[in-house]
Formats: sequence, C-alpha cells, structure tokens
Amino acid sequence: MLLMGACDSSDYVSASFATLNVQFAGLPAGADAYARLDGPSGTVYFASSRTFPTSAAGMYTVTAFDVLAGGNVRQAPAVQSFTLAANETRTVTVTYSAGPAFNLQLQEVLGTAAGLAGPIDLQAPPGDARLFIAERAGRLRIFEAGMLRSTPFLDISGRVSPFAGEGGLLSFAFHPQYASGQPFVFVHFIERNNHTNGDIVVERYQVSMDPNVLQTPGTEVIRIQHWDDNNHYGGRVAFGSDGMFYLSTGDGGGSNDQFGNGQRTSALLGKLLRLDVSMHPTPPYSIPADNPTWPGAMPRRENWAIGLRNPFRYSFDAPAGLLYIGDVGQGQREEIDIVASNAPGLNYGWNIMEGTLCFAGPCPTPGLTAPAHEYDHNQGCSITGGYVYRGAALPELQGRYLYSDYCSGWLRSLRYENGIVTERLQWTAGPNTNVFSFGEDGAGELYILTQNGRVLRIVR
Ligand SMILES: [Ca+2]
Repeated sequence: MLLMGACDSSDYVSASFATLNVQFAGLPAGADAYARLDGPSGTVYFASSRTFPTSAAGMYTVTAFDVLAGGNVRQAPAVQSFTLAANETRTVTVTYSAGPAFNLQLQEVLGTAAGLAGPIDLQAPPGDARLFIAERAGRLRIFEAGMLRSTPFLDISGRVSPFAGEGGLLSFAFHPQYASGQPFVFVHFIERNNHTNGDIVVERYQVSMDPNVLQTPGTEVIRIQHWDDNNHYGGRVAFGSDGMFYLSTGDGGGSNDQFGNGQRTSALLGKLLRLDVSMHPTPPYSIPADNPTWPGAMPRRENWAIGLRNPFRYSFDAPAGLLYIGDVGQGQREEIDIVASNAPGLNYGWNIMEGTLCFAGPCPTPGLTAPAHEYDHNQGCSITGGYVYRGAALPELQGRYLYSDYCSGWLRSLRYENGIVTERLQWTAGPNTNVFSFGEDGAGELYILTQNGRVLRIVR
C-alpha cells in the first residue's frame, strides 16, 4: 500500500506540471496560424490557439511562420523563448502583422472562342515553353507563342468520341526524360468499343520528326475492362520521382462500390497502380519488385494502393516527397489524401469509409489511411485535385496545394507540412464554373481547365 501511494502518478502530475497557453492574434477570423513549440518534451506543430495543460517545467520556444490570409502575407513575430516554472500558468501571445498584399487572379489564356473541346489536362516537359492541352474529345493540342496550333499533337478522337458519362481522353504524361532520349508520351483514355462503357486504356506514343506531332499508332501499355458503368473511370497517369508510372482507377462505377472493387486486391479498379514502363514495348510493362504484396485471393501486384473510389486527380510533390490524391466521394465527403510518395501498400478506406465517415462494414477499421483533409457536400460535390505550387512567379504560394470542386467552381489551397494541415484558404478569384482539371506547365506554373473550354493561368 505504501508503494502504491508513493507511485501515484496523478499526484505527481498535479504537483509539478505547468500550463501553457499559446494565443494567436492579428489574423482574420477563422484563419489558420502556423507555429512550432519546442520544449523539454519535444516539438509540436499547431495551427490555432491552444492550451498545453501538462507542460513540464523548463525552457520553451515558440516559433511562428508567415501565413497567407485575407489578401495579405501575415508576418509572424520573432521567436519567443521563456522558462516555464513548475505549477506556473503562462499565456504567450503570437501577434501577426499585415505584410505585403497577396492575392490570386485567373488570367485567361484561352477563352471559349478558341473552341477547345473540353480541355481536361495540361502538361509540358520541364523547361518546354509550349503548353500541351488535352481535349476530352480525344486530341492533344499545342499552344505556343500565343497561338493554338491547328494541327493536333495527337488526334484519337475516333476512338474516344462520342463518349458517355465520365469517358473521353482523360490525361497524359511525358516521359521524365522526354527531352533527353525518351521522346514518349503516355496517353490515357476511355476507349469507345463494342462494350458500351469501354476500357481504360493507356498507350505510348513517340514524337515524330516534327516536334509538334506524335507518330501513330501508339503502343498499348495497359487495358482495363470497365464495362458496367460509365462513371468512376479514375484517373490520371503520371510519373513519380522514382521513375515509375502511376495510373489511378475508379471503383467501376454506379454507386456504393457495388462490385466491391475498392477493397478487392485481385481487381485493378479503385486503385493506384504503379508500373515500370522502362522496358516498354517488350513487355508492355513490368511490375516493380518493390511493389507491395497484398492479402486476398489472386492479388494483383500492379496495385500500389487500394480503397479508392474515384481518384480522378492525384499529383506528386517531389520536393517534399509527398503524394496528394483528390478522391471523389459519393454523397457526403470529398477528401484529400496526403502521404509519403514512397509509402507502399496503403488502403484509403473506400467503401468501408467515405472520408472519415463509416460507410459499410465494421468501422473504424484498423489499417486504413484517413484523409488529411475533407469537406462535406454543403461545399461541393466532386473534388478536382490539383498540384502543390512549385513555380517561380508566385514565391508566396510555394508549397501550397491547390484544388477545386467540379460543382462549386471555387479555388482553394492548403498547406501540409510536418504532418498537419494549415492555411486552408478559399481564394476570392475562382473560375466559378465546372472545373475539369488543373494543369502544370514546363516552368511549374499552374492552370485551371474548365468544362466550358477555358484555360486559365493562376497569377497574382
Ligand atoms: Ca478514403
């Protein structure tokens, strides 16, 4: 009995620990701060005023970082250091000041008069001044020196159109060494064929003697049957900084993941696939040796991640080594998943979870990767994932992830660092119409592509 009394930890806590309040000031209502607290017990990052009720006595520092809010850069005060005594209650105030004005605008590069048939992807090899624009109707177009070239880079409209539902040409990717000996473009589309809802197809094309025209025909890389419904095809193709080729696929369509593809490891639907296409065309692709192994009957090792519903747009942020996935929800939640880009074998939860909500089956379920950010259907209905800004024209925006929503047409950003989401902003300028996609040019500048045919550059 004596020992139990002597070791009563609650007595020890109440007798020795101090209380630290960190308060933020100088920000618009609802705006996120961003700060780091270093103390005897380690480091914590946080984004709003917070009480640390069981702080150990000792030396502390509060380091705040500049944030964007309300049309300004909000400048953080200098680092504050102090000693917290046992049993003390102390409040530290971090007061931001208004710095230079900073806001985003949308500059029209191509308007409806250009007649683009559904611009849905925009890419360029690094350093290439041309904009390569995918039309959903099945063409790749080139915009150069202020002009849209009349001859397409590629025209496969006869294999794509007319499309139904969410079909069409959906995305394309340049080989990472496009300009240095690997002049290949990987084109991703829903092929119109005898099966009403088509196949998900990726083909590799090679540039011709004319740098503004691709040779035809292409060579098939992968084909995935998608015959039951004309929605939830995925998808995007992209190369990771590991040199591997990624393809996101939707769950096969309809509703509720009626075929159970998201959690079925033998299916290639509702997944993020990771393929090695460096041996192409013999064979079309190989499966990287470090792809994950999966439980279940006859699992497909092309699968890098499972449990996705309709990951229409995802992107890699190479400088931070992160992967951002915008996974379109069903009736309630739109989500952004943010993970280390080299983390294999993740399960993003669909259709056990929709965002952080239970959807079907036992929930919560261990082992599922929850979204880093989500919003409900009061704010939108179909997330359009974008990119982390890494261009040069907007240094204030460095490291921010931009995204939109097909139904709402706003432009939002968030900042994800040190495992927390901060600086969740909705910009005053928005396309205010259906957003098909974001695009990224050869200098890392970002664009918005709208259903009504506009190409808009994100500028200050
Ligand atoms: Ca999820």
